[in-house]
Amino acid sequence: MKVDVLLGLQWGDEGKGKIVDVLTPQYNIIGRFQGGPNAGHTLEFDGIKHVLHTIPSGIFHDDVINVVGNGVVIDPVILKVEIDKLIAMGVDVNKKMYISKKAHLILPTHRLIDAASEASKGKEKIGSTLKGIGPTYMDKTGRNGLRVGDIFEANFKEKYTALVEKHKQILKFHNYDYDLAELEPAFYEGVNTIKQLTCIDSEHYLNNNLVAGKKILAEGAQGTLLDVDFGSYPFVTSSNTTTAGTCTGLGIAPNKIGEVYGIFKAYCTRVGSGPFPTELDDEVGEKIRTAGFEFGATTGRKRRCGWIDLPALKYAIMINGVTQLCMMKADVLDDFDTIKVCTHYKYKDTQEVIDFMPYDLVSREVEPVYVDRKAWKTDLTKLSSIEEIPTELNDYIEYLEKELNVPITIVSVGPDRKQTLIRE
Ligand code: 2SA
Ligand code: MG
Repeated sequence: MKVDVLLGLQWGDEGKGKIVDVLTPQYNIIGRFQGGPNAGHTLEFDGIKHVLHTIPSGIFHDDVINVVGNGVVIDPVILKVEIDKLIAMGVDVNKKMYISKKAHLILPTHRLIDAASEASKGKEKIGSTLKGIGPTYMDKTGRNGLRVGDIFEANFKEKYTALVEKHKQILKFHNYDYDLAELEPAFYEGVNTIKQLTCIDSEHYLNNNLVAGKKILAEGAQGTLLDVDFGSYPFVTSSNTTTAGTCTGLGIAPNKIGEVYGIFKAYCTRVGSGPFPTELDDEVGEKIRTAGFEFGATTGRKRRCGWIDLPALKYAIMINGVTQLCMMKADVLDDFDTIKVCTHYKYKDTQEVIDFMPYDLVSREVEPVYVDRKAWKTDLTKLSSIEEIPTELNDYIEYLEKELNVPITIVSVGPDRKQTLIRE
């Protein structure tokens, strides 16, 4: 048995939550391996929209265990809110979710440092969700962090206080005003909630279950182009959002990775700062934003919109070892006569044409080289089988498969679970 992986190939918000929810009936365990409450995974069924931040997207199914892995950073305040909402809906979260004792905790001061750091960057800011992600991963790699397992130790309070003292120095350096006393009660309430959960050595749990023949799906957050190593650094998040992140974030050996589902939108979005070669800062971008309801699921920020970018997708497929592709939100382009596909980039200064994502994307401007494709002008949201796909969309899918050299096995034509077409 191997662990399958599902992750985003663009800048996040590709629709990972929806496809995890659709695939969950085929799995026994769903595991989140990186990121934290910066993520916003949106699922829709029975006419209701649900947004998850920390909890894996398999939580709405019975007989499935959802694991929050060691690679995730957890804000007890946000986790408690998420859990309370689900419990109010009748979801037995405590029975269906396990948390890694090795997952790191986001402290209120991590959030404050995030805000202070962004403010100090001015126009150069990352566009962080300000959930404390960067500072928490800094403490993890700096070997200062607090982990879920620490909550159960007698000296938790002392460890917390010692770390907060360090954070106060950083906040002083930034000259940042705050009222910690106002934030701490909610933190401790969240910590108490986590104490009631099943906190485990998740790497043992997952590997033992693999040996026992159970099926596991790893759920990514954010997207490949936000990976701390391979994204458009420094405009990235602070974790490895790629397949390799599954190995470190869940304790899965590389030779235990099976299928890798790569998810992409039929167009492209980005939220936060940083390069975006195919960005449409005009009425076309606005049309996509409105049709696709492209607003941050965590912060409500407007997402930047643009055309699909093949050099970026090819890069993401290479880094992740993608074996199957899922194309999302084709229905958002229903109203267009033609759509554009970026096949190459051209450096603005030298006019050199390249077909790959370069290192200097952040410092040197490129313009996209496009081909036009005839669009389908059909309401895709009404489709219920693969046979009903209009010719132009079929041609588009086959064109992408040829360019990307990976089969597109899932085509999503609307936000609902049911609006999902499977291509064998
Ligand atoms: P952070 O919060 O410090 O990790 O931000 C660093 C960069 O990563 C981007 N980022 C995201 N991009 C897309 N979607 C994300 N989740 C939310 C959503 C975002 C929201 O689902 O819509 O609601 O705004 C996400 N999380 C982090 C972020 O924009 C920075 O560019
Ligand atoms: Mg999202």
